[in-house]
Amino acid sequence: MTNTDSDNSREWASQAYALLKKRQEEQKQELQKQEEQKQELQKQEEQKQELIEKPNNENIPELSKTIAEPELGEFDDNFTWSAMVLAAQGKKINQISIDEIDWLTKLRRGLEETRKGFVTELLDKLGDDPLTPESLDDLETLLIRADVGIDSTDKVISSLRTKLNEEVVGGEAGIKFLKKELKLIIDKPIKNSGTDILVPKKGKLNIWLLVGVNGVGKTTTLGKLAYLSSKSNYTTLIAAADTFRAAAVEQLKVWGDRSNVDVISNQSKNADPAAVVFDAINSAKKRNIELLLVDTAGRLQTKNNLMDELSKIKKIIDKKVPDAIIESLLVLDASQGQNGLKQAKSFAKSADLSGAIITKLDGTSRGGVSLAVSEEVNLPIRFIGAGEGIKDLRPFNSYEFVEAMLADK
Ligand SMILES: Nc1nc2c(ncn2[C@@H]2O[C@H](COP(=O)(O)OP(=O)(O)OP(=O)(O)O)[C@@H](O)[C@H]2O)c(=O)[nH]1
Ligand SMILES: [Mg+2]
Repeated sequence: MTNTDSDNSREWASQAYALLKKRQEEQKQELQKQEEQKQELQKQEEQKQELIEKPNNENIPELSKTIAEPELGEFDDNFTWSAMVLAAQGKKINQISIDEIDWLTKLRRGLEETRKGFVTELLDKLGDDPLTPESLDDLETLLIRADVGIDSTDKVISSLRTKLNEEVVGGEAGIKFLKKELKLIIDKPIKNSGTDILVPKKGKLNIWLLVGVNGVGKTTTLGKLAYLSSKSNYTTLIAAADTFRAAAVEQLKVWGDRSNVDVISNQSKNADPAAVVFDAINSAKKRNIELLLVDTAGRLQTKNNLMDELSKIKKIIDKKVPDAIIESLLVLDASQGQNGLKQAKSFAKSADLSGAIITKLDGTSRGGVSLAVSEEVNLPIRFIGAGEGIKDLRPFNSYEFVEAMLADK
């Protein structure tokens, strides 16, 4: 980026910041006004009730359960970078929301560890000089260390080598080319699937199964998906088909409560997960549910009986609602790096998967594993999680991901 470019970016970002600040002030004032009106109403109601008999608060509407909007943070590098990423994707200055800035900031921070041992070193090594065959060797080592995987690394390095044979490539152009190549790798399975962003089909029953080994974040991810779905006005229901872990149903109910989504469960000991899904489908049909989210127990891909259980769940779905749109999403914990990749490979063999969700991208140095999943398991990444909060999950956007992974500050 030249100085003028970066001056322009800062100026653009500063205008976006001022706009958001103004909007936030207006919203705050509006909320305050509503609160005052409500209190006034409450007072009048109490006075009325006192005249008749003792006060009765039953008719006063309860404060609705809303998830707090994030506060606009400082006007700093994070803001400028996030605003630029949005602008590069065609967002207009007045279309930017605090939520989006907040998420991109989280994503960039989340990938900081991956970036640290990678871009910083890379930039140090490259400096402003043109790329040399030796710097490609360094890059190769760095990519492998960031868990990008051998196949993806080979692909990127050989494209760079071809380019180097044809022309002189400066450090900055090298990074740009690298970003493009990495994006191509991630985008390939997404393009092949024919669906850029996974959303439930309106007016149909969509069933999304969340599968994966123990503790990778299935239940948490399901909770965040329930929030995204109900916020986007899809009728949503949760099936608690993890009947293995005693506390699983309670954990799901907490998430369901946060976004007002019901949970279908069977509390009896040794309940059959397929039977819970059976009940949930009945309920979904009655209520015209558009998205049924199914939580499943953590299982090792090597345990045949547990893998059979997944097939049984799928059979029930096929039998009861053959025209439902089914997604089997493998949840992967990014911090497990190559281990996660191994899991993905075995799962893909025994469970019929249609996509992956990468979690715990915050605070791991192994974010590169997302590339390996795309290249070596050929699964489209559908969502990524970077935190334990309800809003810490977003549809996967390869441009944002690669920009965050290779951000230069
Ligand atoms: N930092 C971070 N923690 C996460 C994220 N997603 C989930 N977790 C945490 O990971 C732990 C396990 O999450 P669960 O959702 O219970 O995982 P699970 O796959 O359902 O686990 P089992 O049902 O036992 O197999 C919890 O402490 C979550 O808060 C994430 O994106 N970032
Ligand atoms: Mg769970």
